[in-house]
Amino acid sequence: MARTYKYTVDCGFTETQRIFYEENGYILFKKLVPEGDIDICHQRFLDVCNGKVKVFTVMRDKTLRDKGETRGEYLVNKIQELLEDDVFYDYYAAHPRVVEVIKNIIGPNVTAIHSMLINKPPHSNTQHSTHPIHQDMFYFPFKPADKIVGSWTAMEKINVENGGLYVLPGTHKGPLFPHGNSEDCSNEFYHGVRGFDHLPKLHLTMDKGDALFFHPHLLHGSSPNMSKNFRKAISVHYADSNCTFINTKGTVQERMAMDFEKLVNEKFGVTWDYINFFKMKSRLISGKPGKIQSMDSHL
Ligand SMILES: O=C(O)CCC(=O)C(=O)O
Repeated sequence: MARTYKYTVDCGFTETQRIFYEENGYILFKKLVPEGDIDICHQRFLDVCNGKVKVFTVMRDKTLRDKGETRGEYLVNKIQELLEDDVFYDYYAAHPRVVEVIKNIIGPNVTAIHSMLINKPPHSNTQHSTHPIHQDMFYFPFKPADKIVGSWTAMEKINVENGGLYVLPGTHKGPLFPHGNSEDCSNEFYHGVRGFDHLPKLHLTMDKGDALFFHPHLLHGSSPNMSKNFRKAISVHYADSNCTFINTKGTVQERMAMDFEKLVNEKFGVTWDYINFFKMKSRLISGKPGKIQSMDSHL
């Protein structure tokens, strides 16, 4: 009997690659992004840290700031909303080698919907630089999940000691679980699930330019950076442009949407709708625009 595929489209993957993603919910490509392109993104990150370039969201590690740290690269632990920046767009989000893999998973009409560069400075506080086990779908108010994929590319050597990523293979086949703030992690912006610590974690060892692609239901997280070096990764999530926004009311994502709207209101004094925020920060990458671009039919 012919095999049916649920999580990939019939495209350029080999049969082995396709079956691997279907069964495990992730796939790793060694040396996908050339080192020179990673170096350009690294320099751009330094320019953001030093105030030469602006991006919408810049987060700092408050535990390091409380210790008196003031140097940009040693303090900034995450920048987000990178798609409007032409350097991050050209050298990563729309990188032809990255986009080719994305199209093999979700098809030809691709919109980038979320983007970030995560930096773990040397000797980061254990609790603050741990990313608890979570599913990225918790943050995304659109569907279907099978038409969304994350990319996560190592900007330097990454392993369990310096805060590398781990995955729980096969968990993409499960539902989206409720998330909350975790006692393993003091970062209020990180949410995690409970009850999965007994499952085997696969800690990934990656070199600069190695790229992981993963389903948004895949349980994953990252260890603290215990090393004396930086740990940086760049990540963009992509959706089929025909994904549709959902009404988060009554779903496990409702709390996330409400927390976001409250935070923006407290911080900037503005009323922002979570869905419109995604519309505003998304950018078409390839193929035809779709429902995800539409400003007036969002639910
Ligand atoms: O880069 C990391 O440490 C973890 C990133 C991650 O899991 C996420 O942001 O969803």
